[in-house]
Amino acid sequence: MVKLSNMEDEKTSIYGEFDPYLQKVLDTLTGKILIYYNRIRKEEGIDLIEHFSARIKSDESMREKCVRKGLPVNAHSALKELTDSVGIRLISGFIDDVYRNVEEIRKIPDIRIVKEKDYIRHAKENGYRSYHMIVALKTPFPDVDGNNPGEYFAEIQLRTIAMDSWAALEHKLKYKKNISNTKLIVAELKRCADEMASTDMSMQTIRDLIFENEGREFGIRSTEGYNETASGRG
Ligand code: 0O2
Repeated sequence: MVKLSNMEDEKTSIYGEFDPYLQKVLDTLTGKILIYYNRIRKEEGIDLIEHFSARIKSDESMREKCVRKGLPVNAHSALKELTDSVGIRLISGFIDDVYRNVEEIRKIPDIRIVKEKDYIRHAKENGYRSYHMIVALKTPFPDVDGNNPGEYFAEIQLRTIAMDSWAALEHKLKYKKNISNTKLIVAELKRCADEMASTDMSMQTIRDLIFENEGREFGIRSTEGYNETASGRG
């Protein structure tokens, strides 16, 4: 009997009956981000986001994270103790655009800012740079605390293209086993992170100079338009 219930437990999503709402939360949030993105693009002629990706943390990853954080593996841990069941990553061309996105997100109606971490001004020791926001979205759905309407958390990561490619490479190191030369790789990654940060700052300065020449704070950039990455579970 116990065995059967364990098996059933494994088959059921950790998000339980709240699973279907997560995609709606993700869509609502990306929709709200797109509203200010399109407005600023139209009014100011700048693309604050080069591309973005969005995902619902997979059942397996969320279970693994609960265990890693010493939490019971259940919907409450997944949706209320942990705050990244819904994740959005916004990638910008320039550091100033990252911070402008942060400002705009703070102004979105129906969103409460729960926590912010500035790993750009305060880079992690390994060289990781990114801006993290935990937000809570008011929804028309019930939540696991019994609120109806309920509130759902989401994690928004904001960074430049350079920071993003670095994070993707460094992430691979974490999940690869039996790597030789780890010490050298870690040191090289740190060197690259610092060089990329310096290049990001130079790029920002060059853009400011170009706009200054045009006699405006922000200029109209030629753009390939919004490049939306598929949203899914991962
Ligand atoms: P996964 O599997 O990618 O989702 P906290 O409890 O807030 O103190 P937490 O939850 O680690 O600590 O929050 P933090 O530091 O804001 O990190 C959130 C996410 O940012 C991580 O989620 C990673 O996705 C990413 N991240 C943080 N640090 C690094 C880093 O050094 N390198 C890379 N590549 N990514 C990083 P998870 O759940 O740890 O991992």
